[in-house]
Amino acid sequence: LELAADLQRALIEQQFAIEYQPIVDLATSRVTSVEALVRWWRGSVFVPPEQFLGPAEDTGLIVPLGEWILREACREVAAWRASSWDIGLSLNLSARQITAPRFVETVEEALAESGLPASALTLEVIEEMLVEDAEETIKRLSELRALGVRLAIDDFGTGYASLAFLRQLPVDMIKIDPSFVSGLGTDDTLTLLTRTIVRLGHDLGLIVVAEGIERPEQLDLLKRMGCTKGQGFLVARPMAARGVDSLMRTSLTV
Ligand code: G
Ligand code: G
Ligand code: MN
Ligand code: NA
Repeated sequence: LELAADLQRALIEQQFAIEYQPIVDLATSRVTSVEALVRWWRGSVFVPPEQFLGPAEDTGLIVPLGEWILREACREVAAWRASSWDIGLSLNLSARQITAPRFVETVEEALAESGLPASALTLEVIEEMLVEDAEETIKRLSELRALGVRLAIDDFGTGYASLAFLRQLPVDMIKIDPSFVSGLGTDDTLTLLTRTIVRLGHDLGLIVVAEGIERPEQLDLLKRMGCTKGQGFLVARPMAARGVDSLMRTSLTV
């Protein structure tokens, strides 16, 4: 409860910031999009998202917080695109945000006011949000996709109904969970599973992003598997907007 009050104040006092983690095309090493990641500096103390996102969800504060992140990130990415950098934005969503009143309209407004094209925005959801009592969630995500917004399944492979979902919800992208990528080259089963997910995704016509790439051998194997895109500390860490500025039109050395 104390945290809830602090969160509310943090929102008013603008203590939140957004970092962006580059996602590269593994064939060219070019940055094709960035994932927005919320950060909270409570005074000089950094509070990890794992600590405040749950309470923000429980109290409903995730709705105004998520809306701020959406508008701010759309604006910043639209500015990079204005200097003719063809870059996209990925945003994490929580279940409560999607079912909040006017969610679809809010996304439409954020796109309109920033000038970001719908096709440059990818909304990341986890499988759990699409399982039980998820009719409203799926309906709204489908409406957004009809507008041209892309959908991604985050942490793919860790949920319960991965394959059923791919049928239920028209998605564009799957993001392979780091727990698979971590074992690439060292664990035969995880290596096999990663290869299988890459193939499955491609057979379904999806963009496949590998997350949590930390070691060169993982990167090397993913490239050889033909995985489309990659993200992880080896490629680039999450960074403030001005860090992204300096990446514009350069290829990362991966
Ligand atoms: O960036 P980091 O590893 O600290 O993120 C931790 C968790 O917080 C991840 O699961 C990520 O998806 C989630 N997260 C980060 N930013 C946002 C956000 O803006 N909205 C939501 N709903 N979750 C986020
Ligand atoms: O759940 P989601 O995939 O949205 O989580 C994204 C989080 O993963 C971000 O908070 C980011 O800081 C973290 N992350 C990104 N790349 C790596 C990595 O290579 N290793 C680890 N351990 N975490 C990472
Ligand atoms: Mn994510
Ligand atoms: Na993930």
